[in-house]
Amino acid sequence: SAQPLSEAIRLNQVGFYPNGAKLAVVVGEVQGPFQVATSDLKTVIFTGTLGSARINAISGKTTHSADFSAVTKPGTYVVIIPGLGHSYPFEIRANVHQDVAIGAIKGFYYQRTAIDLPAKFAGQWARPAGHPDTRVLIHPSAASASRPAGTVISSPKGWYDAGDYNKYIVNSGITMGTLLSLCEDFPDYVKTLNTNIPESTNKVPDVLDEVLWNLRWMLTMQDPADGGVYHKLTNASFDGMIMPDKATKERYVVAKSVTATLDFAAVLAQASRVLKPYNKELPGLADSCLSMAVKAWGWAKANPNALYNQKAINDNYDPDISTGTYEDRSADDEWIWAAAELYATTKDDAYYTAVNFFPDTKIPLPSWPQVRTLAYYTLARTGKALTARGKQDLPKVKQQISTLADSLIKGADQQAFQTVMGKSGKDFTWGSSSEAANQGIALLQAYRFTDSPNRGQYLHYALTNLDYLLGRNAVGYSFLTGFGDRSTMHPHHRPSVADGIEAPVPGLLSGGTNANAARQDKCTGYTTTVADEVYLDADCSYASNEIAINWNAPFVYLAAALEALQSD
Ligand code: 9MR
Repeated sequence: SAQPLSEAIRLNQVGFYPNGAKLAVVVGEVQGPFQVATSDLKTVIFTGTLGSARINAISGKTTHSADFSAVTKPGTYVVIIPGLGHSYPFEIRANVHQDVAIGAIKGFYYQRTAIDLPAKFAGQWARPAGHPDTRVLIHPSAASASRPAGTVISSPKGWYDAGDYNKYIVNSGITMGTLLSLCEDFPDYVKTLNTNIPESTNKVPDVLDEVLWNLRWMLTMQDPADGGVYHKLTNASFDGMIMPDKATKERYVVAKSVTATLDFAAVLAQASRVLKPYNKELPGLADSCLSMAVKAWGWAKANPNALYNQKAINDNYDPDISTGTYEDRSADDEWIWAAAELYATTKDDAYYTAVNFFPDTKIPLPSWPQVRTLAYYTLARTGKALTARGKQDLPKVKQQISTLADSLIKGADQQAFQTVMGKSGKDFTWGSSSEAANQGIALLQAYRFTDSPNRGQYLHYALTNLDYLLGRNAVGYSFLTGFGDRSTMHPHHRPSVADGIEAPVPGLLSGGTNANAARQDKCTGYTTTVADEVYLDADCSYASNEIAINWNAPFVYLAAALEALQSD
């Protein structure tokens, strides 16, 4: 019988592992049978019964699930609810998320500054280089004796932060930490990921080559005279929606900050570990990273109160700076992260005892202003290689990670989409997609590094959040551009808007649903205030539909780690 496409059927639009859980969720009052059929709708290969009603705690809407985990045969299928319609097609196969993992790593290549993206690597999104950043001015807020205001420095390479064209150290911090952690946790698996970039033929894994593009920029953001790190490299104000090579306004490095300097220290200390095996390909780089990290730590010690404050900068200096602030009220967590990375790399107890690693019994989910838990991941992954001092606390570290994981899985089965994401409306803030991805990562860390009896659940629920990101959610979108039949088409992303190509630049994760987006970006077109439904696929919606490196990175980790664990 003819079945229309039904947007009410929500599922991972990319697919499922043959032996993994497979769930579609239908929004609305439906009961009775459902089917899995070939994508031409002709052959029904499985019939099941819809699950009992769940009530969405946020919207009050009713959902029913269609569990077809029993289908293991590879193929391309749809879910059919007789009388309602069919879902978007999806695949069942081994390594079904490998292409999204590779695609999301490739997303970083498209964010590269200072290099042409030729068709050979960029396809229809080929474009000339933007922002060479070889002539960058020291903003008066960043002036020092050896570099007075107006001094020209060179600070090339790096990725554009997001839909805008600036480069921010704080946000590079968590982004690089997350990607380096993938390289550290799955060193063999990352070697198998070919992203077709200029460096693909060298002996370094492509994801690490990509990380190096941004690392080389970060290295230039440290003032060699004192070790302090500039908070950002930016225009005075945001560009219009133009291509990168047309955006040629003056560039500045602005104020050294303690958060930027500690994030820099953490990233470089971790990079030093990850790069060690590649000393032949990258002679001396691991060592210079470590010495620069140590120097940054020294500056932070001498300047613990140097929090970035854009208003104060604008009150005191010209020109005014109005781009992203990445301001933070406390550097306590950056201290802990930097200490953990320096300690894990050097095995010097002085770093371990320099901070109080356990200020609280509950550990927070990582986000750009809250990096404390990255420290625990590193202590846990370093494990037996820690010194006696760190090893003493290891059970406590693991306990805290599993407690976080337990709190994430608690009640997820009752959630309307049976995902960890979205148990509460509070999950839907600016960049909520990264919240979903970071929840998944927390579960994977707990799966890998603890002995909790819930480990199997952790793995199961990590995958539910990948399902969330690829379509099993209250808005029915796959938030990764280029992946899924109904995915983000109009991200707030200058090249995607200005390039004249219909399809957005692929492999970029939309920030996604944000309860407060309408108030924050004042874009017209929002149709609801229900927290898990406020998403607008329009380029004016920078509060619900921008892309950003710190959102892409945890997506990469989640998708790649789940792939790696499948083949384990
Ligand atoms: O990701 C940031 C989010 O947590 C903040 O609420 C928001 C407003 O300050 O800014 C986000 O970061 C933006 C940055 O300031 C500039 N580049 C684009 C980033 C993503 O929207």
